Amino acid sequence: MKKTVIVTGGAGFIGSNFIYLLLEERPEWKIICIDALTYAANIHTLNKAIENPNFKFYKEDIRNRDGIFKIFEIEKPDIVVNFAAESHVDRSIENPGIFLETNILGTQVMMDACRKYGVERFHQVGTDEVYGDLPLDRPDLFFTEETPIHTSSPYSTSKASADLLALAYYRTYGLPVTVSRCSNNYGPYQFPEKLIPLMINNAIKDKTLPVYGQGLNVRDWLYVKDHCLGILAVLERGKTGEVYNLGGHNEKANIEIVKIILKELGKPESLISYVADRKGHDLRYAIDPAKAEMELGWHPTTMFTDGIKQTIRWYQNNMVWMEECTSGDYVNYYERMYERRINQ
Ligand code: NAD
Ligand code: TDX
Repeated sequence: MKKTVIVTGGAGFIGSNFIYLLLEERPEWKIICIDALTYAANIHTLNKAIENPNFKFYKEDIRNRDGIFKIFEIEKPDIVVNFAAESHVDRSIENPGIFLETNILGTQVMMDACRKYGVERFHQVGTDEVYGDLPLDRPDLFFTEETPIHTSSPYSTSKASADLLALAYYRTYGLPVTVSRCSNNYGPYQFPEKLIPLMINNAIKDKTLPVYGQGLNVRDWLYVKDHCLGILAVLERGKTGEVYNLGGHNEKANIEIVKIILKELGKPESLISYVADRKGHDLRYAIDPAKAEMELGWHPTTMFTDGIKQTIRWYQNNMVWMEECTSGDYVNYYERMYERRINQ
């Protein structure tokens, strides 16, 4: 059936991958992207989407109530998927305010618009970071949907607040809400402030690879397309008022990831530089995706060994895209964030 879907944050990493998935898998749907085009966006990411007559782009901030309500009035969406967020933990440690504004108050504006104009679904894209971290010496422990919220960073706290607000809008106002919580994503179009694209970019340019602490922190990596397929499964088969964990059963220590990238690019391990640790650094994330697997029939399909190779090739073939991201303010960001770590 034909649907109109608003995707916020669609000029960023996961939102853009989700738009491309919908244009391919649901070609009869109309896709409306709303994005404020912050530093994390690259409008060229959407070059191919813009050629599609079923795609429309609005440059708008989800905190701007009047602007968002106007878009709802024009487009009359059936479904809203909220990816828009400040998403980088290190930046949240530096400047928490914008995280609270966009991630919490922006989500409120989107849900108020959904209430006013009526939608069949509001989906909040959440993160496993809301569960805090797990100890490194207890590989038997995983995050389930019942794990208590226990956040560490201003980023994860803002995301947990948004999840709780979304569930409150379900309970209080009957807004048809679903929430998914995903582990670390990797793949094309990820801004090179995050571990994998940052390390690929630096290795290609023979720059040092800054590993926080001893590189022993563990993340559970999921190929971005699998995350997007999981969200589509929640939209089509999930129950309102429910939370679904999406993850890959693919845990790796950061140092393993860095060594895989160096090996794949044929670069020496001498490029690795151990730098000052992240404040409050979460030790281990690990998702139990049993609920999504059983209730939605969702399973990750891309093996890490294939996904990481495809991802490295993608960045090698898209260095113009990378240059667009890393010119301008990125240079200041990098110096501010990494000089301080190295000089500590
Ligand atoms: P990203 O930083 O790459 O993209 C975020 C996008 O949101 C950007 O295009 C940006 O311009 C836009 N945006 C930011 N503030 C906005 C505002 N006020 N109004 C409108 N647009 C705004 O982030 P991502 O990695 O694609 O993450 C997308 C979502 O998925 C986020 O909600 C994040 O918390 C969640 N998530 C990410 C991961 C991951 O590994 N990257 C894992 C789990 C969950
Ligand atoms: O330069 C680096 N060196 C380093 O050792 C960077 C950028 C990161 N790291 C470490 C910190 C983490 O242990 O790598 C790990 C991954 O770091 P990030 O890519 O910043 O991701 P993380 O903090 O795990 O959060 C990510 O996953 C959950 C996303 O950024 C979030 O948006 C998502 O919610």
